[in-house]
Amino acid sequence: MIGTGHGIGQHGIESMATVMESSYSIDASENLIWLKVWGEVTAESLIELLNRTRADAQYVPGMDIVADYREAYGSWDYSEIQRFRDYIVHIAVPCEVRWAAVLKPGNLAAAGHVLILISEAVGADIKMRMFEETHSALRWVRGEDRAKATMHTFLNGRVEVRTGDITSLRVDAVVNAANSTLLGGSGVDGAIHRRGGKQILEACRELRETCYPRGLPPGEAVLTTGGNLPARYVIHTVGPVWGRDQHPEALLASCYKKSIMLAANHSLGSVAFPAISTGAYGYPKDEAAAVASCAIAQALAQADAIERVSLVFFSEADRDVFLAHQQF
Ligand code: AR6
Repeated sequence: MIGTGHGIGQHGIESMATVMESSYSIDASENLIWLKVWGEVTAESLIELLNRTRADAQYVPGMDIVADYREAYGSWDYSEIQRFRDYIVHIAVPCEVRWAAVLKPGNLAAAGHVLILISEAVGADIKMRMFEETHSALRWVRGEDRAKATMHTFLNGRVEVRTGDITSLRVDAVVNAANSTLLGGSGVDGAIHRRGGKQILEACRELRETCYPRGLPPGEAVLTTGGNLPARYVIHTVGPVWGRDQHPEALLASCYKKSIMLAANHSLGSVAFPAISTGAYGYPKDEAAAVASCAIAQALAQADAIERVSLVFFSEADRDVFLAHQQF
């Protein structure tokens, strides 16, 4: 049945096609894609349907989606979740996209787990939510609650503050809160190496063998490939350990400044930072906010090529602490 349309002819709906028994329609005026998923739903069939949608002339990256699974069933195992998550990360664009899944309770055995996991995996770029009927799904996708949300930007839009998983951002460089060994760890470091793959580790090993046999000192920054990340490069910097390193403020400021200078020297336009040192290294988040914002402002004053610095917080609570204590 591939390629046959249903021709529903509703106003504003501009194209229609089917994959197996499932179908899509694009409502360009609403920036919206409708998916109607029939039968057994697997990662492959869903990816195939989405690929067809993306190949449509009406498709624009960043469209929101309402997917109706009420006539579908399935039970996903872990490898399918991974495949679909990788696909989502691959197609993610750097703006908020909403995916509403309309489900009948029980028809997708893994729905409660799969979709929530996927949504957690992709962080803030794609927000997923589940509904039992299309009306509320549509309301949410249209962002009826979005008007209240303010975009937090500073320095004439050169700095944006957001929440999510830094490894899903499609930017020129993501900054890694690394340790001196450059060989991986937990937190941001673990997430970057996990998703970025072995190319990043190989590049780090080479840096250790050549430039930094004794490890990267705190406050310094180095650049490697982004491997399989959506980001092109990773900038590894080592923050101060709170209570151990002397002059933690100067070292933390140096992490931000040297990372920005390194990006500028490589003609990179967009850089995303996590909240360096505020996790395993224990730097108080409020104090880190003041230091980071001052350092970024100073560095950007001397780095015209950098168009956008994204500050990425794992939780809204962390973001709010930053917003309350930043000194841009
Ligand atoms: N995206 C955005 N922010 C994140 C993510 C993520 N995927 N994961 C964690 N955070 P940490 P540090 C936040 O511990 O304090 C490692 O083992 C997290 O909530 O990653 O500089 C290294 O190898 C926290 O606010 O970095 C080092 O040994 C912030 O990112 C050591 O930890 C930084 O937390 C570095 O510790």
